[in-house]
Amino acid sequence: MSIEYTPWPADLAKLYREQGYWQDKPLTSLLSEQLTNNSNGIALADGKRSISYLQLSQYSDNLAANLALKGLKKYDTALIQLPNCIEFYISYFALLKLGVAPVCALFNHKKTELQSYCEILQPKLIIASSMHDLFADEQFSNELFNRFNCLNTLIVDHHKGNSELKQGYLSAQPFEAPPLNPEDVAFFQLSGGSTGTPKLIPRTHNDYLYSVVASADICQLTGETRYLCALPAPHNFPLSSPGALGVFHAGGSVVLASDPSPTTCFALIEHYQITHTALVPPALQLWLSHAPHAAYDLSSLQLIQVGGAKLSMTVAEQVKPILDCELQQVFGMAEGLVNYTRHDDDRWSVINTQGKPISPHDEIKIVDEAGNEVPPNTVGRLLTRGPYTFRGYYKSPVHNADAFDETGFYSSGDLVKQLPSGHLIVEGRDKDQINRGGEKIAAEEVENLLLGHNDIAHVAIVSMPDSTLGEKSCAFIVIQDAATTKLTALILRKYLRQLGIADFKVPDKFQFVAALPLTAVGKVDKKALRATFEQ
Ligand code: OOB
Repeated sequence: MSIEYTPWPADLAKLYREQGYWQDKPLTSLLSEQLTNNSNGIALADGKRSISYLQLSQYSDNLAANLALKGLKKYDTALIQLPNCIEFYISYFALLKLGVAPVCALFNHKKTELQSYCEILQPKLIIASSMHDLFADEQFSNELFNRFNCLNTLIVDHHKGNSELKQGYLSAQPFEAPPLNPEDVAFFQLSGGSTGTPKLIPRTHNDYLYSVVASADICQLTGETRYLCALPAPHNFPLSSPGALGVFHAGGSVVLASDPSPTTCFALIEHYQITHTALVPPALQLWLSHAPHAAYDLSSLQLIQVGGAKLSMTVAEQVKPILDCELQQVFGMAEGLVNYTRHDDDRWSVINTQGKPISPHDEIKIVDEAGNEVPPNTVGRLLTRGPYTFRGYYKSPVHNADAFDETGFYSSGDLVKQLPSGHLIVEGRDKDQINRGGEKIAAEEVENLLLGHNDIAHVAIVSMPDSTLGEKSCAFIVIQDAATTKLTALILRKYLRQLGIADFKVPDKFQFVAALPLTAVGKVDKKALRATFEQ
């Protein structure tokens, strides 16, 4: 049985095909197409190793064949959690070629996140790294293996350099590729989320391939492009906007950085003559402050894309003078819609807007509180649908009823205005989420974990302004029996760490209060809590 997802209505599917957006090719075709003329071109490098397109293709074939021998088959699912390394892309392509749909967790995800992805997907395979605390020994992988009746777990040992995964991709094995249906789910993207439990986004071959190819075109990638992947590889931005997949489509090279710091990246830029990269605003700020006295030659840089969180105008203005390269603002979401400022946009639009949609058939509606469309230049809630914007979270009918309107428009929770030119400006947010320098925190997810603590009666997590990250998170806590119980930030941090959540989700500040303010209808008044941070 194929993997379920909410399909696009037939009339729109027909339109997207007629327009040539959906090419009815599998996502893996962007790799196989390089074998004709570019098989010796360098596809990937990570500072120590590099592999050609032919190797990437053969390694992923070998791994797919070896996994098939273990019993993995089309329409199974898998969990991948790897740092930025060559094996990430080998595993990703191997699974796609087999018709197995992976979810690619971020490397900073911990027990809570990984378990909930497994619960939703029931994966038959886990691919992880011994560099991660949870997989340093076999206990956690065995736990997952038994609980989810997995067929295989492959743990990469980056230190020994010899692992079952490596054997799996190095040992040649004839691979009989199953036919893939481009309408099927290729893999699952992670939602930034605003609800108590993480949500998965099914992305089909057709819709994702379109977003990659069109993005590579907009960003003018070529076979000469050398792209530095400095953000976590699975994130939609460095994967497909145009990201590593866009670079593969264009036949360029992807260089992997372990983190986006100037210390790590500047040496790689000089060594590999990097031309393109993608950053979140806090990383860009670090680059800008280090570049003037850096000992490295950064002159190969042509384009820095910045997105994931709002870029301030003053920072945007410094890119050209300090780094002597072009800036592109990117406002996207793992759910689909991605906006770019364009190469030929005037300087004002590049500095002040978050760009315009990829596709002429990205439909944008900006609505007021009553759901009526607002005139241009007016702030409202962003709704969108289009050839690469999903139609429903995986197995989440209740949440989907809220997240989509009756005509299939997805409500992103962003407050934006659209200029007559089509460019969007992000003005704020109407979702229960904190955007911590591009890393998204669903307030309810962390609130629920804290409510599990016996001494906590009520909790509300809100954003507070931060000069470096844009936003940090603050948890307002009402203690169950404040007269007799002592709770501290230290105790609660330790509590959350023991439960195992990504570090960035642990509140930056805990504030103990007697009661939470309520709105007229009796809901927690988060606006009032946020207002306490305004001077
Ligand atoms: C990207 O994807 P996600 O799924 O991690 O987060 C999406 C959300 C958006 O709904 C918006 O709230 C925020 O992140 N966001 C921005 C932004 N880019 C994303 N807010 C203000 N300005 C921007 N430029 O973050 C993502 C996916 C693909 C490409 C780029 C970013």
